[in-house]
Amino acid sequence: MRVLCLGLDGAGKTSIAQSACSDGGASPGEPPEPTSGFNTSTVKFAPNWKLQLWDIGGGASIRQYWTRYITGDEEAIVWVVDSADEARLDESRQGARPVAVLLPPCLAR
Ligand SMILES: Nc1nc2c(ncn2[C@@H]2O[C@H](COP(=O)(O)OP(=O)(O)OP(=O)(O)O)[C@@H](O)[C@H]2O)c(=O)[nH]1
Ligand SMILES: [Mg+2]
Repeated sequence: MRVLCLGLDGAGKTSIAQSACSDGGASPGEPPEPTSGFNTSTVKFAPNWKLQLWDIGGGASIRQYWTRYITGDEEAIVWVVDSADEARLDESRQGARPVAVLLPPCLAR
């Protein structure tokens, strides 16, 4: 099961992935480096149930590539927002538009 994790740089995608990850990651307490491409990690919830989490970098120069990761075989797209960073809420909303237009109409509201 493939799940994409998208959002602005510094929103907390890698922090979430490292918290949920069951196959390694950075040492506890070590802040993650900005993601320049993408990272994948496997999250196991049950013996026969796992998801592959795609943590995709959100820097301004690489946002143009976000839509390339949407291939139609993902089960979910998680849009990560740092709700404490009110100054960037509109930037986050604008950033989500090119992603939202690729979703089925019932999801892209
Ligand atoms: N947004 C957010 N950041 C947190 C939180 N708690 C800690 N942080 C810190 O905020 C920073 C978030 O950075 P990342 O997880 O690398 O963010 P990212 O979305 O992966 O950023 P890019 O890789 O640049 O796209 C880290 O230094 C975290 O340690 C939280 O609750 N929300
Ligand atoms: Mg990251």
